[in-house]
Amino acid sequence: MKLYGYYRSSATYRVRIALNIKGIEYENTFINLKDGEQHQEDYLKINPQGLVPSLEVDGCIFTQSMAILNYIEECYPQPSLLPGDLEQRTHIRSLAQIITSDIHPLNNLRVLKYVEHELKITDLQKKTWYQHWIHEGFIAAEKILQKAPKHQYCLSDTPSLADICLAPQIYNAERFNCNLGAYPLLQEKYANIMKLEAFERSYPDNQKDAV
Ligand SMILES: N[C@@H](CCC(=O)N[C@@H](CS)C(=O)NCC(=O)O)C(=O)O
Repeated sequence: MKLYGYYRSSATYRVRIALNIKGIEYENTFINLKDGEQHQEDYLKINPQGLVPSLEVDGCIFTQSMAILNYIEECYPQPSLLPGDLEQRTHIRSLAQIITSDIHPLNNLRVLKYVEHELKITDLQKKTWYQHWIHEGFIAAEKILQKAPKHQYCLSDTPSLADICLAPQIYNAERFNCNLGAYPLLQEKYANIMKLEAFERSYPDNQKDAV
């Protein structure tokens, strides 16, 4: 398997965590988003959206991190990223989607570039925008965790899709100096998941392309 990604890309970070949880060997091809390598012709042949991650398996290329996570889960069901009964699994998916559908797309690099260069907002406005969407999502996520606060990780006692999505989003929040004081459960779960080797190995700063 070959993972096309960038150390600080949260969508790539999600896939790294899943591969590491499942113990799947993979090689990396680094796409430097800062240098715009995602827009180069060669990479656009791999991912026509010009986004990372992409995962190559036996000559077949998959894009979109959540589709890739589903693929990994279906091919390597153990340990499951969707533990528990249907109700629990649905809450896990819900938390994952708050992050992947309602926070991350609004704060992605291309969106930030657009508001900065096309709409000419200031650095302060950009930071306000970024933090706003994180807080909106995290307020809801914290409330979801309040309904099942006793789990070791977000919504289960083994790491799930929700944890896989949370870790990168907290990394981003910290990068943009978001105050996470209002989210004690998110912080507690994050501290627990980051003790796991699969998460530690996947951490952006521990990647070979980290600068
Ligand atoms: N929904 C996509 C989002 C992928 C995405 O936005 N990737 C970001 C990095 S986290 C990217 O490649 N950004 C490049 C850009 O905005 O130019 C997924 O989950 O894979």
